[in-house]
Amino acid sequence: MHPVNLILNRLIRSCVLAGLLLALASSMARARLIEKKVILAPVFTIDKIHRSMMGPSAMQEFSLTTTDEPELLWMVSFRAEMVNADGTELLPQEYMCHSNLDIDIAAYRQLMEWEKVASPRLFTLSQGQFEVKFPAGFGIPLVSWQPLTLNSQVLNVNEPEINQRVRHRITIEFVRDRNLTEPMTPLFMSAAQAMVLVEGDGGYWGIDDANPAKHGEACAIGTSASQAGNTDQFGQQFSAHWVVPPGEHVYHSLATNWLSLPFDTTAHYVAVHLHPFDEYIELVDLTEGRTVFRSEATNRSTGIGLEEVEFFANADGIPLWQDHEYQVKTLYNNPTAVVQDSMAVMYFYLKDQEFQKPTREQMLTRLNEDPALRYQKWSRGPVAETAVIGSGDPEDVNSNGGVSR
Ligand SMILES: [Cu+2]
Repeated sequence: MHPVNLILNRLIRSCVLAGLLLALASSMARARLIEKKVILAPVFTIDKIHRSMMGPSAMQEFSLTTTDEPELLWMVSFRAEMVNADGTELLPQEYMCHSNLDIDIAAYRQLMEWEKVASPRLFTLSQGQFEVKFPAGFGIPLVSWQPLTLNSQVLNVNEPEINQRVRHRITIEFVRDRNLTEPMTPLFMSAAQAMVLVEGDGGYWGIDDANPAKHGEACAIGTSASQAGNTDQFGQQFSAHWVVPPGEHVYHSLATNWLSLPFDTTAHYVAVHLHPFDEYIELVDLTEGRTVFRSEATNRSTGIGLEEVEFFANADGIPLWQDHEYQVKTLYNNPTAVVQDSMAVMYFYLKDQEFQKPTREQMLTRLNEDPALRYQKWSRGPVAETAVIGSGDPEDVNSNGGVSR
């Protein structure tokens, strides 16, 4: 090799090495800043079969920190594990129906001065996925005084003879903005769900004069698996929790109005919520005629349940366009002779293009703007971590004492 080339080559290699070391140092520095909040849900006794969404459940309100002054925090991961009653020993994850984390979205919008409308749901963990961990440098911003609501529910579809005390152990990782050396990329959540049409004669959510060439196939006509339903502005009734007859069924749902993208953006994490017997869920860009992301589900080889569902996590992200039409498509394959219940939801963590980091003064001013809101939501400080909404002893909610949804 020519001496100049040799020198250049060495120079390039040492630059690459230096770059790698810098990246490693910054990710280590970031990892050191991560703090944890662990919440134990009430103890539930499982003593019979509980199908998806039908087991005992509880709601708890809490805040991430208890600082005297509000400060900006970034949630970077959310994990749920099933543990024994004293919270020390891991139990099979199949006892978890879901762990949902919600925020008061009206208050959040006001506090962050958002134009966009978004879901109060921050996270849903359920069978097949028990942790959401954003790529390094990405997080959901929130103000430390904001209460979060955890909804935990148990499941038991395989063991009719059982007497097991269980609880959910939730771990939330977050960083304090004041400790950061590099800015975080803000994420917000927008969900798209598969549905069936329960009543009405369209089948496209939020549209009464759909064009199948543009909007894809309509929702299948189906039966709801629970009381809860969704009615759009044209009086069409849908259900996102429906009944799957025996056999193989593909469900399509126009998702554009569910996603309601406030701007062109990128998705940096995609999580999914599926029930057993689902085989895949995907988001289709109808405008471009391609799949944006497809999550394959692996069902258990014995018994009923999901072993694993695929998720997406990437710092580069997948582009999503405000003026495109999107569809959720899912396949249920019910090998049993009886109907099964189903849901199929995709949770997109999107880069927030309108986020403006609030200063300390702005946070205080906004918290003071609406005294009623402030009193109810922020001024009362952290609330009891074992409070259960509904009947039942907070420390021991049995199969019948929980709140069914
Ligand atoms: Cu569900």
